[in-house]
Amino acid sequence: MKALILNSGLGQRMGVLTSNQPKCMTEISPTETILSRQLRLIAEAGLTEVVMTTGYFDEVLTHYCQSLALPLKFTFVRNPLYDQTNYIYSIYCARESLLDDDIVLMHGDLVFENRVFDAVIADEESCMAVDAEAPLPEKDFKAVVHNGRISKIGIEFFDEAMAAQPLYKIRKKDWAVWLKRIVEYCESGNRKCYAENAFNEVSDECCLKALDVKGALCAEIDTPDDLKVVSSKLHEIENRWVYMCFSADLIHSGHIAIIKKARKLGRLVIGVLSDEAVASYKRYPLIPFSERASLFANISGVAKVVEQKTLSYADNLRQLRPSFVVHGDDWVTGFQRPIRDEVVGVLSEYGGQLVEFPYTNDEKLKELDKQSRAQLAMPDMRRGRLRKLIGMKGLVTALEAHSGITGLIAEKTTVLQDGKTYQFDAMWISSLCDSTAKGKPDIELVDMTSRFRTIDDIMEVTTKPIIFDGDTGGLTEHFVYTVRSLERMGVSMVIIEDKTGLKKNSLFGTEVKQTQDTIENFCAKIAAGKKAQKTSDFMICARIESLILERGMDDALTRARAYVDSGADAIMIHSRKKDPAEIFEFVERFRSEDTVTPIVVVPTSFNMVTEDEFKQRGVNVVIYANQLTRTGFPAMQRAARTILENHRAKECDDMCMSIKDIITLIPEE
Ligand code: SPV
Ligand code: MG
Repeated sequence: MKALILNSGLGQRMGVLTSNQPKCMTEISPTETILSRQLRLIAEAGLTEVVMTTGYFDEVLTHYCQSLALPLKFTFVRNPLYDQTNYIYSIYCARESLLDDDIVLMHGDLVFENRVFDAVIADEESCMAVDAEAPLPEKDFKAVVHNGRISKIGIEFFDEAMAAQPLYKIRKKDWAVWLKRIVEYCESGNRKCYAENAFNEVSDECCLKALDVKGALCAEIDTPDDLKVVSSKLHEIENRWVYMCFSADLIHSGHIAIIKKARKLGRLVIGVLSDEAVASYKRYPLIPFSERASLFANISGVAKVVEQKTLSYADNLRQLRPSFVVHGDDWVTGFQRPIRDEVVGVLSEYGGQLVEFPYTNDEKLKELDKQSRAQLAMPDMRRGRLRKLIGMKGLVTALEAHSGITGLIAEKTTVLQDGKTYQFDAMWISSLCDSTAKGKPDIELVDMTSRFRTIDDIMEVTTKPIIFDGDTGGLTEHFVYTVRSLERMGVSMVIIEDKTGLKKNSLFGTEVKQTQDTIENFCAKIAAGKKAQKTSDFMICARIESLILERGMDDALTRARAYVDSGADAIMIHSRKKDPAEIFEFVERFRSEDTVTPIVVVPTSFNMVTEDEFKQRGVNVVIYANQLTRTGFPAMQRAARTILENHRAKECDDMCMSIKDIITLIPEE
């Protein structure tokens, strides 16, 4: 595609401004002239060839173009009759340089916004810039438009017309038709009319679409007054803010491409999602906010970087009031849709505009994301993440998983609510559910080798941190090996309970005989575990059974203090009462002495308490310890019974996932 710029005329109405240079060299900002701006946009759009017709001051003009040192190849064509003809004859003079290519044609005194030029270039069809919103000008060009197509262009048409500007993109085949008629005009001596007169005669064959610029700047400068108006509009345009939001920790060519487009709309401010917001909707970021922010701050054209604390743009938009928000069109559907709707709503509060560019669903990008997920699953990356998440979010949630598929449910289940996305932060490998899945009682019967096998199955298909239910931890001499194995595998935290002998599930309470360990023994076990561990990020959590075994609050608190002193990284307080009062009392009293050690709860009985309330009271980890098991098995029992009752499987169909869904549930690598 070649650019054709018509610069043979003088522009007498500009007065002294054109006394020793052509009009196109008039300054429109402290750093640019009409022409330098046109040429910059042409070069930025990736065009390399410019044909320019000259006349008045042609040497001044050609020197000026070369002095701009742009990556453009110029062909200057002087119209020898510049003072007696119109630009139709300039085009005629340049005809040899304009064959066999698509043409972007513009008058040399035209100033347009970047987005106008980009839209013209990007259009598949031949087109002319029109403004359906603008009032019809008395003396300037208007285009007669039917069903989006232009049939006539001239200053004399008012019916079914729109204000039009001499900025065209003309496809080779259409241009051949128009140029042929221009040549015929000029060779028959018709050299003083507009080139558009020739178009009007061939508009049946030369298809020109009306491209509506919808009020964006696209105007000719004919007089010093025009210059004032256009310069001040340009100043306003270049100072308006454009907002984009990113979560990325890997910047790729797709990001750079959309940033490049966005910054053409004004000064670009990038909202970088906080670590917490990224972790909530996508995955834990590979690098922290500060590093991600500086990646974006160092991209050329990014004027400013701010933190966006939630997926919702609302706060940042109300504060910054950008003229544009730019986003890929991928959020028109899917889980981001409500966020988009909210953006549209907030922009309408002050007249901002949403600009969406086609989303590039890049294979390379998918590959990069897969690689980052794979990295997150590696033991060293996974292990430390629980500690980081607790630090970052204050409260984390974990869902029970006892197999690859339940691990995937914990990993992938996402809910969008009130503009926020919710996911579980971690997984809990429960002794109760792991044993149940194997058809065995929860009495430390399933040996560690088998428990590790469960961990491995889950780890193979997930990336989230794992909290392992270590029962009593067994003998101290055995526990140290368990710690090292778990650490090596990438488990983040083991929770051991202060019971001894034949352990029974805590939810039996005092209905069965259970023995609590002595403080001394249990402290020694914790200390040995801490001594055995090789990394600093692995956590040992001490679980206090005093409330379950009805030994009283003071015993629970005494133990908590002793366990923390022995090196426990966290405390789990358990209760089997529906009323959360004893849990709340423990948390309050423990927090009054110790504000830092994380507190873990398993609200199976006291399940009416919300995560927010736990957080407010100072709890840090909420474990949903058995809900997948307790919902999954009854569904299976029901199906089994239904088949037995009907002696066939048909009646079971409505309870079943489709075969297609089950085989596509787990994508192949
Ligand atoms: C488990 O899930 O195995 C637990 C929690 O230890 S509880 O069943 O509540 O004791
Ligand atoms: Mg257990």
